[in-house]
Amino acid sequence: NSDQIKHIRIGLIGAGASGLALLRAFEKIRETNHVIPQIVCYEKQAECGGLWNYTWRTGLDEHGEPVHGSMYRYLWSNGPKECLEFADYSFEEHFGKSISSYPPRAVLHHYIKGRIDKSNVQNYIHFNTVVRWVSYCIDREKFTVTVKDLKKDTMTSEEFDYVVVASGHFSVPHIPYFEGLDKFPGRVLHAHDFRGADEFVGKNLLLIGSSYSAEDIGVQCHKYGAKTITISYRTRPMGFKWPSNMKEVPLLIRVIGRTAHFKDGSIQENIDAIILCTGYLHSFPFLPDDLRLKTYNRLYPSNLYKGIFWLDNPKLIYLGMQDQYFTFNMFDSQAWYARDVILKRIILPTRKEMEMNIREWLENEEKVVGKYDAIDFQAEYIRDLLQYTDYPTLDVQHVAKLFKEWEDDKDENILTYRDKTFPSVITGTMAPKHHTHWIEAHDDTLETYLNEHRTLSNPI
Ligand code: FAD
Ligand code: NA7
Repeated sequence: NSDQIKHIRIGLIGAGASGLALLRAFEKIRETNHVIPQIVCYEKQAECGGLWNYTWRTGLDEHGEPVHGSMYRYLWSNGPKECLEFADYSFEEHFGKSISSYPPRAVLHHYIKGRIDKSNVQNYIHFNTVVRWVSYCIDREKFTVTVKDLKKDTMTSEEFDYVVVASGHFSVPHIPYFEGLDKFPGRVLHAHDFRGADEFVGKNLLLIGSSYSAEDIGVQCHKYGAKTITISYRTRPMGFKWPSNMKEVPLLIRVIGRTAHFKDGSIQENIDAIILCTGYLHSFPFLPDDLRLKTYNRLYPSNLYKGIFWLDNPKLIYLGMQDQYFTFNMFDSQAWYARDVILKRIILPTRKEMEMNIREWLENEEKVVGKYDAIDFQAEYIRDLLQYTDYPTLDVQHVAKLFKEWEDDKDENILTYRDKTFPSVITGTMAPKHHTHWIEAHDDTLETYLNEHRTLSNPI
């Protein structure tokens, strides 16, 4: 009942798309005069939006904290915006008009923030506040969260009934070693520290990895004028039809001077810089062993019931920890479900049943072969969550269909797929074509993007 609910305390870690989804979910019912729990959201950055909040900084921030941001200048959505559109807040509602399908980072950041700027949500967030440690007292059934206010330079602790971890998992770089990197005379960096292609104009680049970061940083550098881009894969090449100055080669074995040697005996000379696009670590330095999710980047991390609730203590909730085809609307579907569990509108089954359910999902994940299967798996996961909550209708199957078209478009032409347009799954409106082809659009500002006119300005 309302009296019990208003005494529940929730500690939320992170105000990126996942954390904001939870705040929005509770706000939705508060707006209809329902009592909601006390929520305290801790965000180490000065703004909300998580990764979408661009920073020029690398390494440590102004407070000496590890920089969260992995996004870079000139980053445009790598999937159609129609696949991530919030079911309760369309792009048309936000921008007052229909926009093209692949907007740049600033536009998506504006959209995420827009949904919450109109509500009370900002009041729950303590900015510039980093969570340092979380512990759980079994006897009292309470979490203690210890945080540092980075501006005041003070540490405090608070008690909560639930802790929600929405701290993201594309921020702490996974940095493997390759022989000779320590003697390489050029720059070696991880994708996490890549901030723009400008510095690589006219350079010969070696990228390691064969997933989104390698693909996007590769074509980005091509777009802004790198001389050659060699991409080295460990398991399998991406196989796109690359422009003539880009190619894929097997795994790097060693670097001698500026020459890279690959597994098939081939070499590439005169490398100027090496960018490790080797993924990220799920890193939760604020959690003890018995509460900490340990996983690689996969569609169904183990030990999480419904991909959300920590099996050993379901009052610990994780949002957005999966590998991601779906993003914003997946975080919403998780947040609405988590909200309803906290409010006891949904009752979790026994531990044994949760364990069996996780096992079933993991078995199905093992059967996933290829991208279409992976999209269908994640769609099924989201559909499963949505059936229990009042999240507005989202035609997940339709979104999955758009994702498959996106994959086909990329296979057809990796340099032009961002010029394609899709209908909104929420409003039905067909997106207009952007005024400038992506390959020619060098200015990625919100103002230029929203301007109706074609622009060919080149900031370099
Ligand atoms: P994040 O955005 O990482 O937010 C986590 C928040 O938690 C951050 O604000 C961080 O400061 C905060 N935090 C972390 N630790 C602490 C702590 N100890 N105390 C307090 N606060 C803390 N998705 C798409 O849909 N389309 C794209 O085009 C796309 N491009 C991407 C490009 C790159 C380079 C990367 C890395 C990811 C991209 N993504 C893209 C995926 C991205 O993960 C999601 O879109 C989304 O940002 C995930 O939201 P999140 O809230 O789960 O995590
Ligand atoms: P991903 O999607 O987790 O991919 C990591 C890539 O790194 C993948 O191709 C791995 O190869 C490769 N990798 C990992 N370790 C190594 C080593 N030791 N040697 C060579 N290659 C390695 O991370 P991304 O950064 O690409 O994408 C993350 C998010 O950022 C994504 O959601 C986007 O939206 C943007 P594998 O295939 O496992 O052999």
